[in-house]
Amino acid sequence: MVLQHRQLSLLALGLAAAAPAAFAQTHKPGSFEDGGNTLVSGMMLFLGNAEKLYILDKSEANPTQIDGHPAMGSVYDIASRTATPMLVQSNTFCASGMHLPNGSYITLGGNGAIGPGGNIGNVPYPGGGSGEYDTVFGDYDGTLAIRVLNPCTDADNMDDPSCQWFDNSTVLHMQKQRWYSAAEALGDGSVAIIGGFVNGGYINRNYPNVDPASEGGAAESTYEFYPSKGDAQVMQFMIDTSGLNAYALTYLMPSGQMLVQANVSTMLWEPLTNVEHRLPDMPDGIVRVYPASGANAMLPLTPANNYTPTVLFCGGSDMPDEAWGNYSWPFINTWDYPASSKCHSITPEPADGSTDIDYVADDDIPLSGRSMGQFIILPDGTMLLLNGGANGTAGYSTQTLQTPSYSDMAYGMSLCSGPQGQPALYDPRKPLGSRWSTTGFDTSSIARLYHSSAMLLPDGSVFIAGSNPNVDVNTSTVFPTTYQAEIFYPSYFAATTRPVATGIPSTISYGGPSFDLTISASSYSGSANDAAANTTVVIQRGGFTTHGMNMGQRLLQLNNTFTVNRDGSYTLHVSQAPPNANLFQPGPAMLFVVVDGIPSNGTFLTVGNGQFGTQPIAAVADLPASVLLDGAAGTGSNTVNTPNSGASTSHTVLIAAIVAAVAAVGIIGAIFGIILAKRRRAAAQAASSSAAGYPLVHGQDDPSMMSWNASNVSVNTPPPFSPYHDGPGGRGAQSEVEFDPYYQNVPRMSTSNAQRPF
Ligand SMILES: *[C@@H]1O[C@H](CO)[C@@H](O)[C@H](O)[C@H]1NC(C)=O
Ligand SMILES: *[C@@H]1O[C@H](CO)[C@@H](O)[C@H](O)[C@H]1NC(C)=O
Ligand SMILES: *[C@@H]1O[C@H](CO)[C@@H](O)[C@H](O)[C@H]1NC(C)=O
Ligand SMILES: *[C@@H]1O[C@H](CO)[C@@H](O)[C@H](O)[C@H]1NC(C)=O
Ligand SMILES: *[C@@H]1O[C@H](CO)[C@@H](O)[C@H](O)[C@H]1NC(C)=O
Ligand SMILES: *[C@@H]1O[C@H](CO)[C@@H](O)[C@H](O)[C@H]1NC(C)=O
Ligand SMILES: *[C@@H]1O[C@H](CO)[C@@H](O)[C@H](O)[C@H]1NC(C)=O
Ligand SMILES: *[C@@H]1O[C@H](CO)[C@@H](O)[C@H](O)[C@H]1NC(C)=O
Ligand SMILES: *[C@@H]1O[C@H](CO)[C@@H](O)[C@H](O)[C@H]1NC(C)=O
Ligand SMILES: [Cu+2]
Repeated sequence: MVLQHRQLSLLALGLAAAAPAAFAQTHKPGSFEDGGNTLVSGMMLFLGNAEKLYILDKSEANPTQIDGHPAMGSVYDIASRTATPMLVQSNTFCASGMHLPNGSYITLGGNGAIGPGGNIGNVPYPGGGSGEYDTVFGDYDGTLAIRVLNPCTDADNMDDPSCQWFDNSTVLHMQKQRWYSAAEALGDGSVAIIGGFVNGGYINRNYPNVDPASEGGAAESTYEFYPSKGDAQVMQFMIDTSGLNAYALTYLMPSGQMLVQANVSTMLWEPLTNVEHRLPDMPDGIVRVYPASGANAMLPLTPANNYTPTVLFCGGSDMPDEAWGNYSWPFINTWDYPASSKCHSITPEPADGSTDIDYVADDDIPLSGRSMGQFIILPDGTMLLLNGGANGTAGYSTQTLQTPSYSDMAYGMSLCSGPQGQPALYDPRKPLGSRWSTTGFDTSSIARLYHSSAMLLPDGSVFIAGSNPNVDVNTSTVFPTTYQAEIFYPSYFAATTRPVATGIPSTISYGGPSFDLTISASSYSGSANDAAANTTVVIQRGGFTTHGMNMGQRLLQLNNTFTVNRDGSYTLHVSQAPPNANLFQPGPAMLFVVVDGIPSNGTFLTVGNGQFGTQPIAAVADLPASVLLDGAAGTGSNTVNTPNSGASTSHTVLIAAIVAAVAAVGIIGAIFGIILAKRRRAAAQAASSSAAGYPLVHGQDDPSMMSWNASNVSVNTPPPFSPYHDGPGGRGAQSEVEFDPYYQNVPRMSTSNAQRPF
């Protein structure tokens, strides 16, 4: 079975793999290419290194098998566009995830063991209520799971246990059961794990909501850390936002406080002392958190903004309170309710120390509202909005209060409609009123709704996968389980020359001496002085993506000056990261050099010392003054590929203008730069009819297809007995700092025999 799939993928990908090669950019800007078969639906994924993406699904009837059960995970090789199944033991269904300082990733929590049709695993806990294991799907309870993956490459033995998921809740686990928890790294590399469902549901409340703290055991209103910093503590904010607080939106701020957003509430939270500082509500009653799932991301941190974080929220839903329903389902037909098209930003810790903090309205998303959109920060500092739909919300169900019969559901189990296949680009540097553009972008015909994902790849393209608003695999419904990946090529793929930098270090520190990078003359065309003055060096992390979020995604521009050399190359004198690990938490990142808006390939490196704990901080060394050299020029080609779209783009017009006066060693004077202005033809795009290409299929009533949650959740019973809480195999709160499950060389489950381990 597995072999067949691999063969098929290889055949299908022959075309893509044959695509030529180094330096030449042969991908059409604005286009989507076939990304191959992910084998499991790409609900969650992260980029492990320059070669591999790690993909996770929920436990469901995926045709790809591993060890006699449907696969839940795969590893995707970027160069060959092929995936290989990976063994994951516990149900990863809607987990959270984060990088660690040493470049490994963890995923946190999930659902209990689930069998076919979304039913509770057929090996229930003694008390019932949820599944410990399922013999058909071969999945263990994932609600407490801390799963660790050390990214590997083909140079390693990918089959070695140290390259595989470590996933054994007897050995390593959270204190509390968490499904849809939030995760965000602190400056010491530890991960705050916040809230979640115990058992799950459309939203996190009963209706009416008389028990916001625990919902009879269905809601988890505490936080804890990995590695542990002590017992889980109640977060009052989780109680106050009860109902709409799963997958809370979390962003660490420079002070070490964390911006936390859920329902319409916002706060700054002190993670080490659990002090909460409330900020103003989200305007217009718009919910951004799951299942409204508005796109959200931190804008690039740059020297120009003095590394002041601003977080942008776009889309989501302003459904009235009752419409959100309860654990079981929404009380309205969400697919008829337009998603929000509004955007708001907030700057929680303004550089001027102002305490007058509030949301600011930003430009609306073009064309339509969107839920489940997600931002991918590109190395050039723009932000691509991808995926999602025009109406409705995340989640799936066989019914709503208004449509009690599955066969009457307009889009099968999907609670969203109107897939938005055309990306939109947001440029935070542009003036208000002109920040969005869709010019030159194709429209994908693949619906990317609930449980879709996207990730920046090292070459600056964007990997897109998943979509499965269904309880189990369903390839015949209107919005089916999707294994087909796509790769989107941003506008800078119009450039025939991509910059190349040498001298990239393997680690970046917080403060300390600058380092030098050299940009070859073949990296650009025209005046070296101009190119050097228009070059940025950025470190960025794509994060762990799921549910319209990229947890941990950040871009930080390193400060730099430059020296132009006679041969047309130039040397960049680059500062380390600013001396504050809260700005860019320790861990893996890619470094890109961007010349005139064209990024190099990304190179992986480690930010910080690679370990948990307070990071070494040094004073920022002065950068040498920039040195210009008139007459030096690049040798790269300046032609561009024909834009893909019929609608035009990329007519670059050079307008001479004075840019800057730069002091140089021995040379003091004003230099002339160029401003490259892009003239665009009026956007002639017909707003694509969002329903086009997605025929309505009315399902048949199938009594075995129970509603989500109604079947596998018992919200009114206490959380199931768990052997992990106090068992001798459980880890003490203080000992996990030193705990390395790989080092412990824990025996793994037999690969041929799925047995109950507990
Ligand atoms: C950048 O990455 C792409 C895709 O892996 C590769 O084809 C190309 O040769 C790389 N460019 C350079 C300059 O290394
Ligand atoms: C969201 O918060 C508002 C204000 O506290 C509250 O009235 C509402 O019921 C909450 N919505 C849900 C779905 O819990
Ligand atoms: C960036 O470097 C320049 C030149 O040394 C310096 O003047 C400036 O203050 C630095 N900016 C930041 C944000 O550190
Ligand atoms: C949610 O509300 C519906 C309609 O009132 C009800 O049938 C259902 O039992 C409720 N779900 C839960 C988990 O209480
Ligand atoms: C979205 O909802 C609006 C208002 O109910 C409706 O007019 C529109 O057709 C819907 N769009 C889709 C794609 O279902
Ligand atoms: C730098 O490059 C970008 C992208 O091509 C361009 O938009 C911008 O105008 C350039 N800036 C200068 C000062 O030349
Ligand atoms: C797939 O979805 C269709 C339409 O919603 C439904 O009729 C059918 O029973 C589903 N099939 C499976 C295997 O769940
Ligand atoms: C990174 O740290 C984690 C947690 O300590 C550990 O489990 C993992 O094995 C480490 N990764 C590597 C590659 O050493
Ligand atoms: C988990 O670890 C325990 C204790 O080492 C072991 O008995 C059990 O077999 C392991 N389970 C799996 C699924 O590997
Ligand atoms: Cu989910």
